[in-house]
Amino acid sequence: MTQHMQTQMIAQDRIQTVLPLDEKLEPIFAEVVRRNAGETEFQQAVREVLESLGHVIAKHPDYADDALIERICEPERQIIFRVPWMDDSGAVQVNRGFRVQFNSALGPYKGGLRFHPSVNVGIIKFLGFEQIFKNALSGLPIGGGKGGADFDPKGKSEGEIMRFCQSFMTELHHHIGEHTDVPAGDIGVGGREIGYLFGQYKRLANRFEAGVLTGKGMTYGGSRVRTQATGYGTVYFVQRMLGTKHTDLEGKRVAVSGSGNVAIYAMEKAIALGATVVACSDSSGHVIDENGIDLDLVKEIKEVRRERISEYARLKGTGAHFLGSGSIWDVPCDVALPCATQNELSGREAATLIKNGVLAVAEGANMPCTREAVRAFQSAEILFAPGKAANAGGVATSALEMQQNASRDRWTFEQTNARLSEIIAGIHDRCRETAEEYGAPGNYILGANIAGFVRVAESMRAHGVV
Ligand code: NDP
Ligand code: 2IT
Repeated sequence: MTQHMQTQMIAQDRIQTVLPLDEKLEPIFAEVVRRNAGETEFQQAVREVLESLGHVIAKHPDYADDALIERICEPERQIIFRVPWMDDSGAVQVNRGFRVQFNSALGPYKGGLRFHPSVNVGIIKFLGFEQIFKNALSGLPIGGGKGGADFDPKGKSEGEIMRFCQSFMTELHHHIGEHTDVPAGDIGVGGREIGYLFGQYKRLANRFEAGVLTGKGMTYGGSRVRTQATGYGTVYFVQRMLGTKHTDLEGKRVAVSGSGNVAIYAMEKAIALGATVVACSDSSGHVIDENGIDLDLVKEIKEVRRERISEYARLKGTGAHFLGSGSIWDVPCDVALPCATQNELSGREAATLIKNGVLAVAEGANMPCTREAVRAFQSAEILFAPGKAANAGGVATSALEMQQNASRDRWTFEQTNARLSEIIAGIHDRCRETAEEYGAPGNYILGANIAGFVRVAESMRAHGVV
């Protein structure tokens, strides 16, 4: 097929980005839309999963019994709370905090906390919903949840961050616990914030309950590899996908959006496996470095100085440049790793990547590709890994942190990394086998959704109507 034909086909496909639903699932989706009006990201995430479930219902109609699917789409509990805190000038600020405890069929609710001004209940629900299937797919005993606040950490002092985290935990501590709900980091919540959150939990609960949070520092119950896990895991997934086409990352050009936790460690592992990372970004724009991104410099700018990515081009000088407009996905690459945020890669951008010969796309972020983009990649038969499979290494290593906390043990880096790599290989193979079983070989979206769903559904059925 010529590139022109391919582009035309994609243009047509953009009109049909919504696949038909099974007749039993159509009213379920209509009810989700009615009941969660305006929560577009949540509706988008549910729609994508329901489109896959038609295949399961056709084969096993009993999965539609007892409102099982309706129950999966309804969070078990949603907590919304006020977070008052005092800024450095003495003025009182008020934010809104969330914790959505979505599904506990497989274990305690598990999922990160996001601090970003865009956070609202629909975003937390989409993330919590995705987390159910991601966690199930990992094969580990964790349910699905998510939380956060519409707090903007940008430009805040160390003291303001600490006071915000303390106020947030003052309410959240009522609802979490190592056997109940175990939060971790996400956008805007890294090691520093987890430290403050843990300190306040310990103080309020008056016990050292290490397993109540993951992503902790190494001096107080953290796990080796948790910091690297999401990015490394995404790249392990890519390596295994490329393996099915008898190739690997050696010598490949890679573009990675974002320059936060996931992006940095995806770049690190891609470089270690012989790839050249040619571009990365933040919300202000992207940098291109044809000689290969200097990761030590990115870490210095982002993890130490907490500055904008444009600093990279300024400090690096020749060979690197910063673009405050345009798209990182215009940069030609073999492998694209969206690792910033939801719906950051559009159908038009997918068409550009395809035109430029992209081989594989893996979602390091949660739902970074729009529906148009996903359909474009699928129509062009590009290897495509959905977030709930490709970025599951983070939460999987969180579960390993919980295991170490429960047994008061500490594993080596090598041991933990080997477990991560094994878990990702298992997820990859489970997605592939499931897709094949349901007559859609190579469709990782279908494989991930179905394999995740079946595990949760089996447990929910065993528990009765609860
Ligand atoms: P970080 O806060 O460490 O980094 C986020 C990065 O994405 C920053 O470079 C940020 O730029 C950019 N970004 C965030 N929001 C936007 C936006 N609206 N537009 C453009 N760029 C944006 O977060 P993480 O790396 O932890 O998370 C990144 C993604 O990975 C999220 O989708 C998260 O849900 C997902 N994820 C994270 C896991 C983890 O373990 N941390 C596990 C699995 C998935 P800027 O600084 O300019 O805002
Ligand atoms: O989206 C995710 O999987 C995360 N932010 C990590 C959650 C966790 O509990 O480690």
